[in-house]
Amino acid sequence: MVGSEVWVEDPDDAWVDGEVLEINGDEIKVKRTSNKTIVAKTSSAHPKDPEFSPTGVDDMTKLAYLHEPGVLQNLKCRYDVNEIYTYTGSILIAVNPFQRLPHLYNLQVMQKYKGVALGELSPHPFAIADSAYRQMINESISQAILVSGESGAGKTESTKMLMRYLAYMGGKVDNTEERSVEQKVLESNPVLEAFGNAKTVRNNNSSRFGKFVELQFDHRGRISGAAIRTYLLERSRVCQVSDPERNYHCFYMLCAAPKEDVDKYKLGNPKSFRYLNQSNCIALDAINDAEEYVATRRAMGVVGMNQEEQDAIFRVVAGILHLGNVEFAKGKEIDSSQPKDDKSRSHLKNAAELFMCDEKALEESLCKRVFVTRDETITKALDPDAAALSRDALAKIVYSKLFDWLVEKINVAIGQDSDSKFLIGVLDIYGFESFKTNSFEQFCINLTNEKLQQHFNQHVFKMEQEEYEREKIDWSYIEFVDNQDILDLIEKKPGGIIALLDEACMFPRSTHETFAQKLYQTFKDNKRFSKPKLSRTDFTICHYAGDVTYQTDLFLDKNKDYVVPEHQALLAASKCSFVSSLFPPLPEESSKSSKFSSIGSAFKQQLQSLLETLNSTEPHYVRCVKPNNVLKPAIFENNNVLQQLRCGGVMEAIRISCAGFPSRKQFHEFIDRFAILAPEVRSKSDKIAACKKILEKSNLGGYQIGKTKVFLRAGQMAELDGQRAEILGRSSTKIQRKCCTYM
Ligand code: AD9
Ligand code: MG
Repeated sequence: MVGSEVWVEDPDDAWVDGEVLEINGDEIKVKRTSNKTIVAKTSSAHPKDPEFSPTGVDDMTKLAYLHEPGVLQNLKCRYDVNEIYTYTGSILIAVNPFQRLPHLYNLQVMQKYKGVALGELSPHPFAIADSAYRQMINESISQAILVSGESGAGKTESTKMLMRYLAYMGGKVDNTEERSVEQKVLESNPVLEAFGNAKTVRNNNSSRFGKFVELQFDHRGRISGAAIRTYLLERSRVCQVSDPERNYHCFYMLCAAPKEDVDKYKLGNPKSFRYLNQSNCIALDAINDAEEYVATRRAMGVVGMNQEEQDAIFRVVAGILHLGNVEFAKGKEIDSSQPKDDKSRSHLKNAAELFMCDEKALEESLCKRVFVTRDETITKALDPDAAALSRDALAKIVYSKLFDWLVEKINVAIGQDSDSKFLIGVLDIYGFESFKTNSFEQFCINLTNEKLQQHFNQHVFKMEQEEYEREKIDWSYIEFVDNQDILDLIEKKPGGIIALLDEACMFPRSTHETFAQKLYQTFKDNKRFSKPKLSRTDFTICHYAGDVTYQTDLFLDKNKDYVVPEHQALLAASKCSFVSSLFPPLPEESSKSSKFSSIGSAFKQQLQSLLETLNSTEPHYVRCVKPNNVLKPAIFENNNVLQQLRCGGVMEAIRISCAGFPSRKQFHEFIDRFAILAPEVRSKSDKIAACKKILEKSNLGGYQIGKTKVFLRAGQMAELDGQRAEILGRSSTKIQRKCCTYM
């Protein structure tokens, strides 16, 4: 081994390469290219591929030496030359370029990918979309493309490419005035982004909701309808923005609107609004809010929102900004409150005008609370702090109803095709999150990721292994982390964390302290759960992607989906039909009982139904990777990328696709295709013997014969195809003969 090139672990760069100088037992001395020598553990060293091409390979399964440093080196050297896409078998890895690469996505490129088998051309989201489309047509199975990755990794951008390609493939050619389904689907993006995206520290255009777009196709493969489902919009952002983040884009756009609109909505400098000026960040580089306003209104028109509706929507957005500027001071009576000064009064008046509701009623709904007991109705004044909370609750509920309305409206405008047989779903949903403080939102987001990870596991690993077992072929298991135990911990009913949280929410005397105690007691022996030493109310879950500690403080509040009845009554009585339609009368029962509805359980249900849909489809995966945290081009941080590859299951997927038998064929299919390599088998009635003969004659080893299928190692199918093509007299330049060796 002395003199050979190796990779060794490095705390800063994850893996570094060099030449072996000495081997001393379990330690080796390695000379780096910089002439520095380092000492490392022999057991952690990996051989370096001496023939590694400086431009890498477009599919990880083609790597001669498949190990972590090899995978990283491959991604990095491709990234250096702007090759941002790489396959791992059929999974697409997309590394965010943080710069526009328009030549990658134009119409000519789409045309090029049309109908071409996956792997023939450079890796690309178009190729994934094309493969999904063709599988749907050829095999009559619905498809799903799951795009995942951490915040800022490029999920939404990738999703847009996928949708554009599918719209291109399934679009109708018609010259009518009416906008086509696919145009409406594409134009729904700018609308949803205006109201559901915001600048965060991780991404200047971060989606604060999850999205599943379901494209429906008719029997001719034309898009005939679509449905957009959204998940869990982050409500707290409407009233709380931490520096240097921003509130939802629409607020800033509206403040930058043409003067007549700004005057109509009584707006002005965004810095003058409390909901915006908590952060110093108002303007964004490279974004012109005034232009965005015009573009958003245009897109709203395309997705079927008329001028009147658009006006009402922005009136509500402006009303929320004014509402946020209403401050409260002590009122005349003890523990009561009233608008603090003339300024607050004037904002209150503006808000009431914009919501088209009664000013006095608005004030009362903020400063008072009505309690209904069995015998009487008691009106209780709220102190200034409680009134401020009531104001924020109103702002949040109005905004979240507005967002739901937009989604619903878009769905109606696009139209569903109830006769559609097949669909292609595209999922763009928040990646795993672990921050300094993690609350209920992170808990839900991470639950989503656990569910999707399980789906991925099941698909890639379990299906694979089950197939091998069914076929009774010799197969040593590849270890993978099954996360069913984490899902049980969170979701199990009764007894899981969500169930305990719901119980706590229903019990009036519960606090986050009692809730945390209950968790500690219930899960004290659970391997996936722990109580951090120095905390009385936090808890840690050992997620598949790492440990996350959650702060329970706001769990109870945030789990309660509750509209204050006074707010409900106020807005239901609005003279603006749009506003009143956001607050339809509640069914008798739920308005009088204090029965709460649980956001956690509702979300769990939504996820369940998403997974049912996904389970009935053939999945495709796009794993987005964020190469650095400064959001700049040409910086590739090894450790950072590696962590994401591990979290996304990419490393395991690579292992399995190479270590297992990635290619398989039914005996008769195999014989039909390859009998030409051993013509004498045509007369054999014993199919297994025929297959064996063909394989023998082609000099392959390591394959397996199952009960109904032949299982080939990576690269062997290409080898056989090559031999077949030679006999058929055709050249087969594209065939890769190299088998991968798995370490
Ligand atoms: V979040 O979870 O919604 O916060 P995403 O969706 O994963 O996140 P997004 O797609 O919004 O990330 O990408 C972040 C930014 O990276 C974009 O605004 C672009 O500036 C940049 N990006 C991502 N992908 C590409 C690309 N293929 N080409 C050019 C890109 N820029
Ligand atoms: Mg996004």
